[in-house]
Amino acid sequence: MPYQAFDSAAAIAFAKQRGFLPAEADVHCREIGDGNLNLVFHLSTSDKSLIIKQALPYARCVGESWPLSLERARIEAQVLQAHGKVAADWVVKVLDFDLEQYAMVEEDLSHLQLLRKRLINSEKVAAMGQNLADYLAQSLYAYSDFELDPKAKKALVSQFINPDLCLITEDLFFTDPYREHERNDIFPASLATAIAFREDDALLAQVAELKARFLSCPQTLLHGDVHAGSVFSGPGELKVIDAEFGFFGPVGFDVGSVIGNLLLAWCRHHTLGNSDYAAWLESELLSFWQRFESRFSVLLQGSKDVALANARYQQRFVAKVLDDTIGYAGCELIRRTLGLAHVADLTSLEEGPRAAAEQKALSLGRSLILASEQRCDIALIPTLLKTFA
Ligand code: SR1
Ligand code: MG
Repeated sequence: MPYQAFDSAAAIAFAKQRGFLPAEADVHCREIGDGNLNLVFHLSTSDKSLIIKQALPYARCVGESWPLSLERARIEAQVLQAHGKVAADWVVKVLDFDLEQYAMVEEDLSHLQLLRKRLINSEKVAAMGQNLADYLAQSLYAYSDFELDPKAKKALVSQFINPDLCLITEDLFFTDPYREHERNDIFPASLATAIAFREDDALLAQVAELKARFLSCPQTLLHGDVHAGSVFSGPGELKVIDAEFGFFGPVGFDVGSVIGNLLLAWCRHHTLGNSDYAAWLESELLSFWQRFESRFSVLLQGSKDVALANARYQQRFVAKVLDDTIGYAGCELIRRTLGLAHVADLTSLEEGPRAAAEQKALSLGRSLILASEQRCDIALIPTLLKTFA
């Protein structure tokens, strides 16, 4: 059957036809998609529930004037499957994928909550930093040149060429926030800083460096969008979803996205005077990086590539991952404040606190991006956070 955007009845028919639900089952179905791009259906019967996610041929948050290739649904399913193979504990299970309808069947995670919601609610999510670090260390190592057969790596790079969604990131992270553009959504109190950024040559030069690495550094298979709305968590569980932005890019992009999102939450809570929670976020952020660095470094020691097994080279590689991480975290802070896609950590604040929290995000973002030109130390982050005391 040719592609057709589902309504609830079509989603139920799809689940039955693919054998996930008996033909006679009484199914309750709700469209629950609250992201920027896709349709997401929650289906349940008296004894079973599942998720169907279908790509639309355009960006849902903008409409048909922003066409997008349906291919992203294949990429998403295959990135989740690839990461699931090597980091199963932390990745949503893909149960099925249909190339005609660009629809994927996933396990239902509605017993968990979106991490962003929990961070906004000041919940101290147990082992958050450790789980995210383990997920990224295992999946990002497994698809790197250290581990993969050279020919298999090139085949995978080509399988995960993702032009439409990479272009979104290229524009929304690295270009739009630093120019006047109709896609930007700038809170009035942040406009003066936005205008100043457009003339800030040192900042623009380093953003260009980071964009160039994003464009041409196929180190590993990235998730591509590990923000706090792509992570579900609950007691003893953390699961990553939404990998449609996946492609082969620099390790530090995913690691930096996590740090950028923890810092966005920090800007919220610090502004609200929730100092205990802000301190918890800072310590999770540090333990996230430390755990990632140590796990990833241990994995590198098992390099299958003899030349890349050199210990001194590996130390340099990890140091460069941190430089990139710091820079991409800075880009995430700025693009979530000035660009198209905002985060509730900031937008749900009242006008005054929002202005103050956005100023922190912008200032922190700029400092991190500028710092990433030189060799970085993770201690830079606590040092910068202290300047807001
Ligand atoms: C048009 S898509 C906007 C943003 O939503 C996604 O989750 C990505 O973060 C993207 O940049
Ligand atoms: Mg998403």
